[in-house]
Amino acid sequence: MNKSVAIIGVPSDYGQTRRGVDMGPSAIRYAGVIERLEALGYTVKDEGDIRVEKTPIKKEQNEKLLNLDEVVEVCSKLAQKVEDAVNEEYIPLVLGGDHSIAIGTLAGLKKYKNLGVIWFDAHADINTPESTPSGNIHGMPLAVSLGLGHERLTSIHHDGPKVKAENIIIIGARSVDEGERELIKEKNIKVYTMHEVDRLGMTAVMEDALRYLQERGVDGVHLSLDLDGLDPLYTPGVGTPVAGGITYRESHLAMEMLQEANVLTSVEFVEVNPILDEKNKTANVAVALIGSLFGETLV
Ligand code: HAR
Ligand code: MN
Ligand code: MN
Ligand code: MN
Repeated sequence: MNKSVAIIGVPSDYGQTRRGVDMGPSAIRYAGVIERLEALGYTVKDEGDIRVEKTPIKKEQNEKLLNLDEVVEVCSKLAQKVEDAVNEEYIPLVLGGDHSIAIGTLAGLKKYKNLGVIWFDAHADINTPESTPSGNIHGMPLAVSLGLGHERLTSIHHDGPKVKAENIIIIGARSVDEGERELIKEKNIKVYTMHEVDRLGMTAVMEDALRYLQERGVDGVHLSLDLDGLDPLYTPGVGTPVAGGITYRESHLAMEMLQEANVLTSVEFVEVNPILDEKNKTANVAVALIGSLFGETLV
C-alpha cells in the first residue's frame, strides 16, 4: 500500500433527513484517525473539511430528490479534491458525511479506468429517482455512479458512468428495496447479503470477493464503508440502523484481508452520526477498522 494518505472530511448531511451526520468527520478525527495512521508509518496530509453550506434540510417525502442542489455542490467539490489527491499520489481517505458523498468520491477517481468497488453496507444504495421510497440521495450513489438517475448527479465532474456494474461488490446487505433488487438482477451485480456472510463466513466472502475483482483485472479498488453495515450493537451512531449486521470481529477480519491483499487505492467511511451515538462508539469503531485496514498487527 502507498504510504501517503490524504484525509478529506465531508461534513454533509444532505443525502438524508437527519441532521448530525455532518459532524462525522469531527467525530472520526476526535477518535484519533491521524495519530493511528501516523503510528503505522504513514505520511498523513489532512486536507481539512470541504466547505459545506448550512441550509435548512428538506424533508418533504413527496419530492424525488431531496436537497439536490446541495448534494451536487458538495459532490462536485469533493470529486476535485479526490482527483487532486490521486494525482499527487496520495491514497484518498474520505470521511463522511452521509453516503451521498460517494457520488463525488467515485467521480474523482477517474484515473482508474477499470475501478473495483467494495460497498460495505446494510443497504444496496442503488435506488433511482423512480425506485426510491424516500427521495434520500444517500440511497442512490451506486445507481448514479452507473450513470442512472438525475442528469445533474450523473454528470458530476465528468459525464458517463464512473464504475462498471461487473466491478461492484456489495457486502452486508440486509435492507434492499424492490426496485433495487430488480436493478441488481438486471445488471448482475455481485452481492454478499448477510445470508452469504452467515453461510460462508467472512473469510470465504472476502477471498471470493478479492478473486472476483482480480479476475476482472481492476486497476484500483475503492472501499466504501457505511458504518451501518455493522450490526447496530457495535455502531449505534447511524441514521438508518438495521439489525442482524456484520460483527465487529468480522469487519475487522475483512479489513485485515483487504490489507493483506494490498489492492486498495482509495477509502471512504460514511454515515457516522455523533448525535445518535453512544460516547463516540461508532467513530471509535471506524478508527479501529481504519487501523486494521492500513496494517495494524500485534507482532
Ligand atoms: N433504501 C432506502 C432508501 O433509498 C434506505 C437507504 C438508507 N441508506 C443509507 N445508506 N443509510 O446506505 O431510502
Ligand atoms: Mn450506504
Ligand atoms: Mn447503509
Ligand atoms: Mn485481527
